[in-house]
Amino acid sequence: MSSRTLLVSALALGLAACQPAAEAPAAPEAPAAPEAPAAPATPAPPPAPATPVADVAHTGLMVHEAWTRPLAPGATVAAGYGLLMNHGTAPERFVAARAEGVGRVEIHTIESVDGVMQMRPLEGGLELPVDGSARLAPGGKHLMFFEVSRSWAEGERIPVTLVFESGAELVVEFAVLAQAPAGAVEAGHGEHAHHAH
Ligand SMILES: [Cu+2]
Repeated sequence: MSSRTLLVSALALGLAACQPAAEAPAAPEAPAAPEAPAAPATPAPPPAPATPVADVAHTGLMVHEAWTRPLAPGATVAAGYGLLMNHGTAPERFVAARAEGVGRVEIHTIESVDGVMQMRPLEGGLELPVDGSARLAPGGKHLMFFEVSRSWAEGERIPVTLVFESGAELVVEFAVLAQAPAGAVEAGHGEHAHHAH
């Protein structure tokens, strides 16, 4: 197992407390559909709320508020965050990702080892039960972009292809933001830390 462990103090920096989500309306590729307040008995088109959302209609997989940070000149490693949701009818598992201009993308988890917070690749990917969600957030599970070929600037949107266990793929635009979007902080550190496989 080639699980490198890396210090994560910079990524685990605390961020502002949760606030009501408010995000710039910019979801060019999401099909517009009225938001459904409750799950109806029959499959419905995926809702398209005001926040940027990537989704696949036939799988019900969605990612809200995908974001990453600007890269300093010369930096080649970045983290990615967002809220993954499964509105489909079958359990899913987020297992891999790729992006143009990025050498590799890993799904990381953070654990305390001998009192030191370390991050390492998440074995088996990220579970998404039916009607469930999983948050990638500072201080918690996150995407890790390695060998990024250029500096991402604030305001850019970086397309990332998320790959799921079923074979479904979802292209998500990660907004490059200097500050975390409101509400994009891990709710309760360590809440999902223990994942037995
Ligand atoms: Cu990491």
